Amino acid sequence: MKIELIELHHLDMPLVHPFETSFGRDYTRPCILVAVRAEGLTGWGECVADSGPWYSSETIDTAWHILRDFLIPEILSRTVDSPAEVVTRFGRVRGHPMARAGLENAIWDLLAQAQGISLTQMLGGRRDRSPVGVSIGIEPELDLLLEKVERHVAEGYSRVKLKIKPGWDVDVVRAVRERWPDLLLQVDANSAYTLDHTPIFQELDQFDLLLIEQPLHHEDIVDHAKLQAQLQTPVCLDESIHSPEHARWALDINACQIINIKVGRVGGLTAMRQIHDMCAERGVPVWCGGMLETNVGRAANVALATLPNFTLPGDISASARYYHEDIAEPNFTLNDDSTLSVPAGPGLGVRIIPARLAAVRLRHLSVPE
Ligand code: OSB
Ligand code: MG
Repeated sequence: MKIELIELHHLDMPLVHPFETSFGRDYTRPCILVAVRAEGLTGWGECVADSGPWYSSETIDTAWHILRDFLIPEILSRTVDSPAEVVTRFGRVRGHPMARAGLENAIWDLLAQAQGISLTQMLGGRRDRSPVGVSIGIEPELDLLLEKVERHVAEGYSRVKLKIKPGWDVDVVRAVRERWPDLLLQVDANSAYTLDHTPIFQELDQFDLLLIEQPLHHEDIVDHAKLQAQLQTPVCLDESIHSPEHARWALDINACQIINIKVGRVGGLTAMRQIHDMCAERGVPVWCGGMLETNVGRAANVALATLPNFTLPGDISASARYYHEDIAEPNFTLNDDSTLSVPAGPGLGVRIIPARLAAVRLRHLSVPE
């Protein structure tokens, strides 16, 4: 397919509930939606960079720059018939996985639509629904957190992830575990600790957690290996894994027993699948992380999480948990078995509502103009 037009839409979406992690509290969520046009079809991808370099060193502005000045020129006006060609063309660009993923994923949607198949089929997924859980941010008080857990359990989520940071960890996990003894429970520290905190993680061992996500430095694998050797609970890496190579290095030194795959963080659906396959060969479970996506990114996550080694529930909650009005339809709703269904229809299976997109858009680029 000859790529005729590429557009970038910088959006800022008001969140239903503010979301607090160890690096701050967010009231809105920005993203860049990438649209790729060819032969009367439009493929969409979501770039999950944030406004500042908190979770990742990428930001909306760095991603905009890399997309506009380096990635778009690699494929505009060219013929692209497979995602592999895009990966090859992007090979010269080091880093910037979220920028690369936004555009590569739009190409996957475009090519799947052209073939009349769903993204799930194109990826090789066989399920029609993906198991999901809910990620709960840090709350000002324990009672407010317990109310949130209560609400989400009542909504039907069978797995809950709690954000932790020093001072908001053992007591919080104990309180949740005492009230919900059978709940699938895990924690995410977003790199808020060091090896000096090892006793805290050893205390967490008693609460039968599914995993402890990214306790230590955001680039580290060495200290994580030292920590994992002293814990029963599996360590799961998020921030430290930026590519299939990082995943292999981490597994080779036993830095973790589980990997959180975020398609943006690892640089696109092709890299996502490579990590998935390598982990499957080594008997290491993976699960799909979330970045508070719109329905565009959510549809990609639901599709990729149908691959067979996504055996743990993903951070892919129902649309209504994030946004009052999403820029794409249909919304994702929770099934009785704590899953989200893959939408019917070719590609991602969601359609953009142009008026809603325009209402939350801060900036727009079209190449050619
Ligand atoms: O570490 O998993 C994380 C959101 C923004 C940045 C980092 C993370 C998260 C989440 C949100 O946990 C999960 C979701 O999208 O529901
Ligand atoms: Mg995380």
